[in-house]
Amino acid sequence: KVHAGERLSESDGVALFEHPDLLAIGQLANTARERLHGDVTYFNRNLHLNSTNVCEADCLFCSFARLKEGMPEAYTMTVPQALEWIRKRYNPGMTEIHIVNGLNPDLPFEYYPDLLRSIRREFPKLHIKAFTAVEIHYFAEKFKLSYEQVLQSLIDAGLGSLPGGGAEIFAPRARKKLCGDKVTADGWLEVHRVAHQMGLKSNCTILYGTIEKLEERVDHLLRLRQLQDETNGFQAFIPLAFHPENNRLGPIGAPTGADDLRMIAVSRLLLDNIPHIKAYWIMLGVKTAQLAQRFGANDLDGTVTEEKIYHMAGADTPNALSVDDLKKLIRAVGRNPIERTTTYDVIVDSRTEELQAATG
Ligand code: V47
Repeated sequence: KVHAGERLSESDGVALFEHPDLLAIGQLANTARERLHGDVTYFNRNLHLNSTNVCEADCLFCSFARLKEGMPEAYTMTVPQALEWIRKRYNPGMTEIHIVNGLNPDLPFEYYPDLLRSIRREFPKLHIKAFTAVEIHYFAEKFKLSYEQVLQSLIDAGLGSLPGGGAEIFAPRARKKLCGDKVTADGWLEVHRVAHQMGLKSNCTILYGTIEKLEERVDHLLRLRQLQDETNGFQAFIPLAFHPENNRLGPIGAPTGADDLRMIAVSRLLLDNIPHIKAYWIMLGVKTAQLAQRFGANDLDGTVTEEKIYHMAGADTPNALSVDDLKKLIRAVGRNPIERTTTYDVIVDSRTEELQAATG
């Protein structure tokens, strides 16, 4: 089916997860990947901001959130503090800021458009990729607004696209146990549907390696594929490996390297309509993210600059990688590193431009 360009079914998905020959699955995924992207691997220059970790939701897998202001390590930046935080880390090559926060019950809605407006004013070159569908749903419910109204206010303030977090696992059995007090699967998908209809692009994710069954991973991927058939608004899919430290699911441990590579490969094979599969190096670890470029992935995410969600959950990856590091990692697996914007426009590197000017 893969060679004939045919769509894979639910039972194909389960078979791919269960098949003992990981390298064969990887090779198939690599075929699909090279058909779409040749030998290109994308990266970007970005900065992650989490301006508050106070969060009403009580997800079992989370190490980042603190339920209430005043608890140890709970924090909330004011808008000027967030700007100062960015100023300290910003450099002019950066093209994206990625903002994800806790569901903070003490902040007024205006905080969010204010934050985006202030960032746009001071850093007009940064594309603002902000707020997961979980947050958009929370704002809509809390402030009695529709998804359209929330998104329109944020777009007016500078929102450029939505990140893919908060999807976790859609299947109700696992979702209820993992994060029963936040938006349902249908709600998550509806926020993205509305965003796509309003012209925003977005990403999507899965959190794997906790209590989900392989069938539930497949169900998750197929629900995303179905929405993508409808809207074509997803740009990238990012499988997120469970990190076990400092949260209540710790005893489960982390997924194995083989599971990480297989998750990437099966995602590439089932999600035939989502252009990019991102191996987020912060989460996979640099070495697995690099190998993933031969197992179906065609993106590594970015420089990131300072990461909290995974580092509070025990990630031992560095906090940032330089552009040179990223390029070296990509070249070492025989891929061609291409810098991109958030929306996958290619950024022509200044040395290439100089060369082109010199050679006419
Ligand atoms: O929604 C939280 C996950 C997500 C843990 O859109 C955990 O480009 C594993 O969505 N172990 C946030 N996962 C990160 C995210 C993301 C990252 C990079 C790029 C993009 C993008 C999106 O992290 C959360 C949740 O699913 N998460 N805690 C944990 N202990």
